Amino acid sequence: MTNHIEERLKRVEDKLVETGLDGFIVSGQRNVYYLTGFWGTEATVFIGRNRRLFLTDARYTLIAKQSITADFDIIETRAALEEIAKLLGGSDIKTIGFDEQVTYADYQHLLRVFAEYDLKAQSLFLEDLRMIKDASEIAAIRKACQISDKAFIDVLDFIKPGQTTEMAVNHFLDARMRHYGAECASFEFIVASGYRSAMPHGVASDKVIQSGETLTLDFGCYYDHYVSDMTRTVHVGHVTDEEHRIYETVLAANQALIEAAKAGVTYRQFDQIPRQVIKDAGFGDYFTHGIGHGIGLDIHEYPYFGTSDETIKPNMVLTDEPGIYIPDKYGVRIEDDLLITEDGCEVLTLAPKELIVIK
Ligand SMILES: [Mn+2]
Repeated sequence: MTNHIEERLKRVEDKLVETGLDGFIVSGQRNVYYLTGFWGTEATVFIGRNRRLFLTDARYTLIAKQSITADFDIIETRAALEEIAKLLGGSDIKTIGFDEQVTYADYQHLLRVFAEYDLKAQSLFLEDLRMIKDASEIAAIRKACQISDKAFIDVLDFIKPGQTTEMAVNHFLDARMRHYGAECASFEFIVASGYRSAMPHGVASDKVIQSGETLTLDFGCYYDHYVSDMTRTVHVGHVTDEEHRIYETVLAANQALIEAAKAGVTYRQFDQIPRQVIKDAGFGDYFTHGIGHGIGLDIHEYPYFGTSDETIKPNMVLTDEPGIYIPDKYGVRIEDDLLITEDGCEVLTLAPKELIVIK
């Protein structure tokens, strides 16, 4: 972990030089964790070309001292920005970057405290680095995916048509993943049965799962602060011919992307390749969302896909989640997490994808 953090800090310091900044103020719990190993809700970090400051209040000082192994000055304060400005006073640090996503109130605060400095808003300064995962990040995501895989196998026996509610399935998945070592759920699960499965983001309700329905489960967990994000759609009781055809189409789209995904594929192609499979089968109008997103410390992080000619890179971890949603009837989505390599990809979510019918 220490070496990984030192490498990340080195990349930030290189980026400071590239962008003409003398330093950068890090905001956001996950960005702070990424660069320090400290996990807590109150922390401000300043990375200068040869100055690293970590500021937190008394509740977190001990945790900071235990968890931060890279070379940082750890400072206890309840006025972090004022303290940074004071510590940098008289140094040759003049141009300071900050994340353009900060709130308006935080921006006003920065302007007040750093009135004597040249403040420069930065877009995706750390998010760009976070897109490429290192070995410790990949290990955590891999484990989170394995935990989700096991919970999926277990939930198949838990669901009793005509008795089990979506909410009970939600709670079961959550408890099962914790049982296998997860820290917690990585987002509010989607457990959508029957007509509700036509809603791509139908979170669990009190509805009882009935025979004859499809059931979409989109869930995941945190392991060592990194997420998994997986979707499987199962059928309950029996399957109609149309449901079968739609399932096989979504699976073919998911599989087409697994076969095509590798370093060098453009964001446009990444979205287009599976989408074309669904269009060719005549369901193009029913695939209404993007193909996927990056995962890591956040459940949704860069990159996102669409019309860009940027290319995917080795060690990105991306979701592959085509779906078909027939309004008021049902929907099917299948989602895997893919680790991109030079010449292909590794599927990290290995739960079965053949058509499953729960009796
Ligand atoms: Mn997803």
